Amino acid sequence: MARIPSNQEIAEIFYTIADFLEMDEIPFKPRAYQRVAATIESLGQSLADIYNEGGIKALNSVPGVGVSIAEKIEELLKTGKLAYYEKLKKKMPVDVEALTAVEGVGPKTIKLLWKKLKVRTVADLEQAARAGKIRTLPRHGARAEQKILRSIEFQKRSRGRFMLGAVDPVARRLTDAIRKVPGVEEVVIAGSYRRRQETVGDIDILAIAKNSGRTLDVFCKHPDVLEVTGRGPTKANVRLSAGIEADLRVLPPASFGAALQYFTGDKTHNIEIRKIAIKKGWKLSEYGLFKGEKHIAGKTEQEIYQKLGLDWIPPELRSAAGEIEAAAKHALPQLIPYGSLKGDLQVQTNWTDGAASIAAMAEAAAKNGLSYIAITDHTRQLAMTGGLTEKDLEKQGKEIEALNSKYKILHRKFRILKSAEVNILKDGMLDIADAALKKLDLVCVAVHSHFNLSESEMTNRIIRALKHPLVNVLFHPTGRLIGRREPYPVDILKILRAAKEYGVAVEINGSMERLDLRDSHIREAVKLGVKLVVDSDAHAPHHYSWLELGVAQARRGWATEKDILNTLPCEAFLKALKR
Ligand code: DGT
Ligand code: CA
Ligand code: CA
Ligand code: ZN
Repeated sequence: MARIPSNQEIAEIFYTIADFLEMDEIPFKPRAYQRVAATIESLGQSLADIYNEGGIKALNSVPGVGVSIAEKIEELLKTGKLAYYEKLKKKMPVDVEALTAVEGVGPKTIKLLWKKLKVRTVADLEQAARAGKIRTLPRHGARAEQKILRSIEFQKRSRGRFMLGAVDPVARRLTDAIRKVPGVEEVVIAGSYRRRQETVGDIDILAIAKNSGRTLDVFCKHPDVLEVTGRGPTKANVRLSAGIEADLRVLPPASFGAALQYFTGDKTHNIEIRKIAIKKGWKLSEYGLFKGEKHIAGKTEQEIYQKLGLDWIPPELRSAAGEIEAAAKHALPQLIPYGSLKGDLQVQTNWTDGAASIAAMAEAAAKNGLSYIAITDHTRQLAMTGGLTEKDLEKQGKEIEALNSKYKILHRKFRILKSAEVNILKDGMLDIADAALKKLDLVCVAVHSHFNLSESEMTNRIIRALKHPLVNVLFHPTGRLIGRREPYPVDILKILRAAKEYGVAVEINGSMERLDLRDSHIREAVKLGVKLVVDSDAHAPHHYSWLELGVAQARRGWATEKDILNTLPCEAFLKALKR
């Protein structure tokens, strides 16, 4: 029998189907497949379980899954294959998934590359680019060719690491399954995952369990596991169908804290901590803190740090970047707590490139515990998203006002703010007239073009936009896409100083592939007293979960609740935003 495909694998197939359909320029359908793939990726439960429990009807009740998709999922779960997908692949036998991951290569380019240059893989693409063949294609120049080569180089360097937000759902499925095993008392993921690093190399799971054999069985037989690569009496290593590896260690309660401390890292932090133990004449290992042969701590992390004269250090800070000195002086910052955001300030809707209506995004926000959102659709210069003009913004404003009055009548304390993600043009001017900007509740600006300016040109361009008296927030200040696109050259310190001077808030974008500002920049911003906001950059209702990635990033940057303006209720937030 064929192996039952995991959520991740099914999602990948649907993403690829969307790409195939896009190549054939079929309208609407690609978007529907992408949406359903994104939903499947973020599901807490495996499709196999959903199907086993409630059959095709249960599949059909997953949001966005219609009858025809439900049938396709059923076929995949039953046979491990999908005839429809096989047919598409046969028509165009190229590695769509890998090729679309190259920045600047979309489905239409793939079709062109295949038809004209017989490109099937990224290796073929690299060869064609090096041979100068890309520039011979219609709509492609030497610039596009360089961009492709740079992206392939960049991918090679970041290979083997996975975005935290992409790992989160599968990590949760695994730990949920382990937690359900009788006799399991504790399950924690350590390593870079616990430190909430922006990318994760592998998933390190630790557990306390009465029956380690049974616990390891559940882990090794989990639907997300592709292959068991190692297994001992208390430990197993597996490769997941998402591509990433995971290991599970079953530990005795007496040394769980020591193991958690050790495997959380990072390495540099651990080395410094171990030095402190050695200075006291003790020894610290993954088994505990020892005075000679005597085990003096190890059950919890807290007692280890405490015995060493340190306050407990939140995992997000563990990187030997001053956190140990601060813990010794009882001077660690009170980091912004998870779940403390009251509003989201970057939300796209189907007015441009978002998947859902304003009302649907508001409903989902309220369900996620938020009490306000700013609608920030793109503006005119971003033509591919159908960017809004002044007229469109006015029309959108009316819809927002109508929804707000409806909430008021229903006594629902929810408010939609009128805003926009206004493009900063090449010269630092904005692509929307002041008269229209004045009617918004807040004005957010971002760079989406001319990434190839010099550092000083780019910096001055952005600062010019920050000087604009109506601007309130700078979005994704460096423009990087994790594993896909380097930040544009920009002097971030100068930008932060200008933001401080002009009273503009700077975004910590929580979207899993942005996380922009990055941790070290946030720390600088906090030191400078720059106003910060955390938002999700949601393009669909389920993207609100990225807010917590943004909070994690803020914590990694030593930010406290008062550093982040959207921890305030709406009225107070708007007041704090004022210049
Ligand atoms: P990753 O998986 O590359 O994203 O990064 P980590 O930090 O999860 O690293 P990983 O999985 O290799 O190991 C987990 C933790 O175990 C690491 O953060 C610190 C600890 N560790 C691993 N190897 C060593 C070592 O040689 N010395 C010390 N002191 N700690 C280590
Ligand atoms: Ca790891
Ligand atoms: Ca590991
Ligand atoms: Zn943007």
